[in-house]
Amino acid sequence: MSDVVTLERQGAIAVVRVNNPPVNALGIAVREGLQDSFKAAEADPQVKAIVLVCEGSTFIAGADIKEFGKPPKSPGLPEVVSGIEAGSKPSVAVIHGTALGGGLEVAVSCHYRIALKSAKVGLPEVKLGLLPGAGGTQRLPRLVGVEKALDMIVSGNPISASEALELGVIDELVDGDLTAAGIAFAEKLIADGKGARRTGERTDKLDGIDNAALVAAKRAEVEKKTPGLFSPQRCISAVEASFTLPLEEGLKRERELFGECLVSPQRSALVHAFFTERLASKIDDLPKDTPVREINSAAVIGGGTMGVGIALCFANVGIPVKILEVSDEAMDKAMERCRDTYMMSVKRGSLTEDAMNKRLTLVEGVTDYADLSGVDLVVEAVFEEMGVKQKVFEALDTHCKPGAILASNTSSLDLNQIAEFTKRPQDVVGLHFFSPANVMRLLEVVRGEKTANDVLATAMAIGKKLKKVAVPVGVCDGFVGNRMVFQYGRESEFLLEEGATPAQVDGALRKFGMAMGPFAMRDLSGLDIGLSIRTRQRQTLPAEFKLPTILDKMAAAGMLGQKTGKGFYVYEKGSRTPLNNPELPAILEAASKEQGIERRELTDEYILERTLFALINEGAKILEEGIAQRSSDIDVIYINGYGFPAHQGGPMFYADSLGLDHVYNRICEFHKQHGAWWKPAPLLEKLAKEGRKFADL
Ligand code: T1G
Repeated sequence: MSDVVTLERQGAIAVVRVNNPPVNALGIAVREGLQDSFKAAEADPQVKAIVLVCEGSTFIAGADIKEFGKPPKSPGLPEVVSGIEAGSKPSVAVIHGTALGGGLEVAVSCHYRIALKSAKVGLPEVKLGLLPGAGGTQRLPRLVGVEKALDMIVSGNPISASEALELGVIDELVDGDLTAAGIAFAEKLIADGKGARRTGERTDKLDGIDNAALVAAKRAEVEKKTPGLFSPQRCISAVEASFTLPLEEGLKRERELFGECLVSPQRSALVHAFFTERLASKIDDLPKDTPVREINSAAVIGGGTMGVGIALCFANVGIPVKILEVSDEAMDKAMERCRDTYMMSVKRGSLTEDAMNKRLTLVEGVTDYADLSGVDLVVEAVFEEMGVKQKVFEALDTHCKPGAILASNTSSLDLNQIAEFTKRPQDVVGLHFFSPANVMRLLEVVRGEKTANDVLATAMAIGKKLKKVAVPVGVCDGFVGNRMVFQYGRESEFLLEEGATPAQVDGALRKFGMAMGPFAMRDLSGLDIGLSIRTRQRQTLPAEFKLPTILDKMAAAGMLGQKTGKGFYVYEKGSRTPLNNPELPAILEAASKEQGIERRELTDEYILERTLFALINEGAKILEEGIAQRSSDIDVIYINGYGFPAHQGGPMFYADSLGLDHVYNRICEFHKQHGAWWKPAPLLEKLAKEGRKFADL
């Protein structure tokens, strides 16, 4: 037996126990241990039934993702799984935590399944650019039918144990000791004379249904929703084999399709996104034993959209939070905004009214700083003006208890200057949330020059507690994400002066996989925001750093985006659907003329280079200045905060995949054609000339 899988016999029951922290992933040792244990149990005449149980926080959570891309080692999971299913003695999987991917495939190859009520089961492989490769696409349809199997496999989302019970994925909900529950269930099987029940042999859930129509509908849905993704269509083809081919041939077809996904560039990008999201929380120069301060209560200064969104992040995880506003009227408005925000989730069915009311009891409106004297953490979310920040932090310094963490949600102002408004700069940190704060997962944790190690560690820990993707960043204008998006937005507007239309630029970037094009994004957030940053920059930037004039012209024409019903697109009343703005061509023509530019046809590829390479060049500077620890941290920020497609890996991963010499050469050409903004980052030049990647740093 391997040391990660043990076999013991309790009476007539063989107990196979997996113990492979942290998530019992199906690395080679686990696969060997499972195969040997089930074979030994099968051969032992005293064994009448087999129980599979896992130690630690979860049942098997899937194949070992670290093995992908490496030469496969036998036994492969399909072989292990088929061996388990072929067993003549009834086998019971006892599920707790999350039985995901290969974990659920192992459980489904067992003849019966029981689970804790708190458990979840799912096949998330599609989120890694893969498909269930150990029988999931053949056995799950036999358990739940093609329609539900398609939903689970193409979405990759897990279901609760209760839903799994309803669907027939599990046979019983249990509680208490997992092994005891498994043995009790197995003994009852023996007493009832119930033997092996092989999922692969079932067809009752497939018969008499127009499964082909279900597949066709799913294909059309996926083509519309995620045209650029490689694996969802192959997931569908694999499920199609579950009712068009016998099991063995279906399993073979599944392996072929799995192989196509395994070698796709999207799989390596998505696996990169998975691991680097977890890597981002590790701060290289923070001692591992840095203590974390207890955060049992919070406060937010400012009850605007951001402040309310931030406050709800705390209430959502059970942390009592105060919202401080300047007057009773403003405080009442903020409390109303909290309720309204929750009501939207209740209306959507993603939150029960009871849960909403419970969370609202955790939110308290106050108007006096003295009421904050007991809180452990304060997040300032007031107007982006240094004078206002100064007043807030001086008041916090006066009223908050020693050891309270004072955070600013500022998106661009100098955190070090803010810290100096207090006598405790070591307790000041930036927590940069992204709007809507209670929805967006990204949290930039801004480390000031004087931020204490335990304050930084606490900020990262509270980020995880709030279910955010917390990424540490240094202090500069715009930190990482906004500093990069500024370059991307500026270049996209220059393209309009050179001949493109908003729809063409947005279309090219949507096709690349961006969640939203830059102009639809500008219309959503409001053109005035970008304009105020431009105005500030015009006062500080050297003359050679030219800025586009489109925003100024549109603002002058009263076109500020969705809020005025007209921006880069027009919007019918009550609709957010962008329609072409007939007044825009004249504005673009005038801007081109004013700049002496002959408008020309631009290709999608050129549009991608001018916008995405601007991100990459700035990312290289950010890396060089130490504002981000790693190139992958920049990828994590851009995927989770700016809609960069995870299946492209992030801007820096994407640059590495293109080859830095190619990116560098194109940026040198843009530097010649378009001047100062395009000066290549020295780090990019160095790596390109050395034939290296950002990932090599
Ligand atoms: N392989 C290797 N390492 C994994 C892993 C996996 N499957 N899942 C998690 N880890 C590591 C993770 O990198 C982190 O490491 C630590 O475990 C804790 O993870 C054949 C081909 C299970 C819900 O996609 O969704 O099966 O940073 O921080 O928040 O058909 O991990 O500590 O060094 O996320 O409690 C399918 C992926 C694989 C599940 C737990 N399975 N994992 O969340 O902890 S493909 C998945 C998760 C497959 C088969 C196919 C989550 C979790 P470190 P964590 P968590």
